[in-house]
Amino acid sequence: MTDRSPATPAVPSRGRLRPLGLDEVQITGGFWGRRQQINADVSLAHIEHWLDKTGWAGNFDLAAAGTLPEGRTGREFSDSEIYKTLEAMAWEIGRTDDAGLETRFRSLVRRVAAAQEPDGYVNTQFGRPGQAARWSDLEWGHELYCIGHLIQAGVARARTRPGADDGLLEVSCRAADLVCQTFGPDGVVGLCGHPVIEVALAELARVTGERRYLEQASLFIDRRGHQLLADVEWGRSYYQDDQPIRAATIFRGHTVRANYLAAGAIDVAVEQDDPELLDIVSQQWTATVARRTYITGGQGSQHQDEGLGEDWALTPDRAYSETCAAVASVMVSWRLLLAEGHSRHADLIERTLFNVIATSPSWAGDAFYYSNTLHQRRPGSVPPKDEVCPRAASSLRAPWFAVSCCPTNVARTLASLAAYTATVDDDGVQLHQYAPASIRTRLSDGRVVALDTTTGYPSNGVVTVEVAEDAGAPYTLSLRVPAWAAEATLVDQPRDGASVMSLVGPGTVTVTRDFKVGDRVELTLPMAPRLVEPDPRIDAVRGCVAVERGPEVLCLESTDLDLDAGSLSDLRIDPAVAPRDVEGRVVVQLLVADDEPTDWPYSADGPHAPRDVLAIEATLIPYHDWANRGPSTMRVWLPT
Ligand code: FUB
Ligand code: ZN
Repeated sequence: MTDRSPATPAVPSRGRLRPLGLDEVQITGGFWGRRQQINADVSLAHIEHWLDKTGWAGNFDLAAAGTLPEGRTGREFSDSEIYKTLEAMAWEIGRTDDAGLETRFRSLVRRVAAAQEPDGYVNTQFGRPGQAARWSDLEWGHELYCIGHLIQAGVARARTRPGADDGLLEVSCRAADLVCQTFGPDGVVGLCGHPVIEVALAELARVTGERRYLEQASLFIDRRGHQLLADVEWGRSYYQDDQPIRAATIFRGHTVRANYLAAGAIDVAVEQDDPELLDIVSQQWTATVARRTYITGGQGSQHQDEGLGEDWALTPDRAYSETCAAVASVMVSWRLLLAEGHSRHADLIERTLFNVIATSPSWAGDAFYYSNTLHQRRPGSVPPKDEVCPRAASSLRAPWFAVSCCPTNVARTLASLAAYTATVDDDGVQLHQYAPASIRTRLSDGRVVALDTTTGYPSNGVVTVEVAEDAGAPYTLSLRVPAWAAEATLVDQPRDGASVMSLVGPGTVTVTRDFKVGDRVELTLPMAPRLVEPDPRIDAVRGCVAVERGPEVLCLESTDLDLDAGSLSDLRIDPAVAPRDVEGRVVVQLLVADDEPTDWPYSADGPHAPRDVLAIEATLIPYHDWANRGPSTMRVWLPT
């Protein structure tokens, strides 16, 4: 084991900021605390139920019994859902020490371990008589992808329960050893059609101190882009095998693949002290955020290949915006934040968390969005509670999908979420995401950091940080001021002294002091709703505005309108009337048009001009809340 391996998803050995473990930072309530609780109480059990019901977990039992391929169910990557569930459970056990969950975790690990072959190979779809040979379909087989998720689960367990005797880390290492042996410098010159093995191996190297895993990750990254994978319908850019990562200028192809690859490349760049590679990926991130990202932080505008699409092609009613892509994007932004320390990375994490990851699960935690449209034109139908949804683009949240990558990805993210909220460096502590929280840690020289954060964020913008223990010497407390927070205020309130208030702008604000018990720092972010205009190059929403409040993107849902569902197309917002906050509800003025269908919706005589017949007030809701009250239509972008 390395010296310092906090219980947290990414532990770079160098970088601008250092992550904290789940034993050092906890979310204690509020918006995210509630979601963590639902994840623990409902979603995890729901996922386990479906893994058994679909037979995807049972595939491992069949493998152990030696009866495969008969009876195998699920797609070629279904093993990965068991691994992501194990990862989610490992973080959750680290977070709450839940004995019942520990028992369930161990039982699932046993089923996986029993299916592992003596040489370390583990996969229920390949390699047996009657199945395709191992590694015979690198383009689509997902074998390395599945092992990547297995490794991530092993890493989570090793970090949250170092030395535990359940065996998951050992299973992961045996599989990783086989990967290194098979695909190493003297092995098969191949790579996986779906990246994730790279980021997993890099993290396994960190947790075990075994450099060969990092070298294998680096080899996989360097191999990609040289057309080692076959050409496919959407071109090799689909799996980023069209050009080497160092030659690319923007994320492209399949969105989840692109982001997982970038996360792995950052890890490799950091561990191999390769600032050039780090800078290249960082610039790709900047370009992708600037031209290929929805207002929600979601990415991926193409349904056909789950791909990022072209610059500015961000059509709201065809938004794919896969939940997994948001999870992967958070992984990338987090790694860049740790490496470079820029608040813009935390800004995107916040936007993505509140507006994609929080959107996916239902309020109850037992149904999920896979793709996250920004405009629902027809009210959806309620998916049956006990059936697998065949489509990613379900109109209402579905309990499970034929390809069910997203629920497990949400579960592992929510269980480990506290880790993404704060970091330390040699000068002090940095708060990146705001939630009621507790931080107990020491800086490298022993100074005590003990802070309790209270906040109603995002319902209100007041974040109060109170010192719970004397520091012993001065340190710097940094707080992120989000890019949208034009006029924030900071009040420094020493327990025994006069308060000092200052106006602060977006970026980072700092207070440096010898913090004593009872000292407080209070950041107040402006939470008035604001109209947001798109870049005119995003053709699909030119002439529209969206409304945001704090970190939340809002939407208009037909449920809140006294109109027939389906008539959102007849509404315009009056941008001259600013959105108002009415006792916590955001109210806008809408104009209803008498818009009879025309025979032909195009005209050489100028645009068709519907007549406004009515002005109404309507309540907007946070986008993440939509479709929780039955079938509805919805839009984020409102025509002006
Ligand atoms: O291919 C495995 C996963 O399934 C991808 O990451 C998702 O986009 C979905 O296609
Ligand atoms: Zn997914």
